[in-house]
Amino acid sequence: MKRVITFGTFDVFHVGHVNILERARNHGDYLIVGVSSDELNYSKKGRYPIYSEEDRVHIIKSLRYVDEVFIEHSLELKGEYIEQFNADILVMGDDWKGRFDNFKSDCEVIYLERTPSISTTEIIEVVKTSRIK
Ligand code: C2G
Repeated sequence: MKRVITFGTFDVFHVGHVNILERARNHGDYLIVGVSSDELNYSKKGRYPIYSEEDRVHIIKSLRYVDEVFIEHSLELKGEYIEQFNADILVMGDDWKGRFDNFKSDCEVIYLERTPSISTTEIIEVVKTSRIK
């Protein structure tokens, strides 16, 4: 039985998120997802996510491809999380390509292609600039 781990913010949940979680799950038998905390996002991006961490965790937990969810408090703890959750495979989107190669001695590291033409940032922009007629 192969345990897969992946990480993300999953703010304003969209089909690109579904696609990566579905494909991550298909690389093994059990999918563990680290959802980044509100504070981690603030420290990384200088703004809080639109959806709270409670809601983001709730959404991710409700998905049929996801078996277990936890809150990722720090980017520096990846190695600890991989060990703690006994992960055999780390899956990340290819926007992170090469960034986690140092974990190749602990587990298999796979980067999956992002779904083109959709992102949380883009959705926020479209909503901000759209006019209801
Ligand atoms: N993703 C994707 N296709 C998109 C958008 C996102 O495949 N069009 C993937 C990303 O590559 C990532 C996952 O969905 O693997 C979650 O994306 P984000 O919420 O943007 O996550 P991010 O803020 O990059 O994660 O430890 C990592 C951190 O938690 C940050």
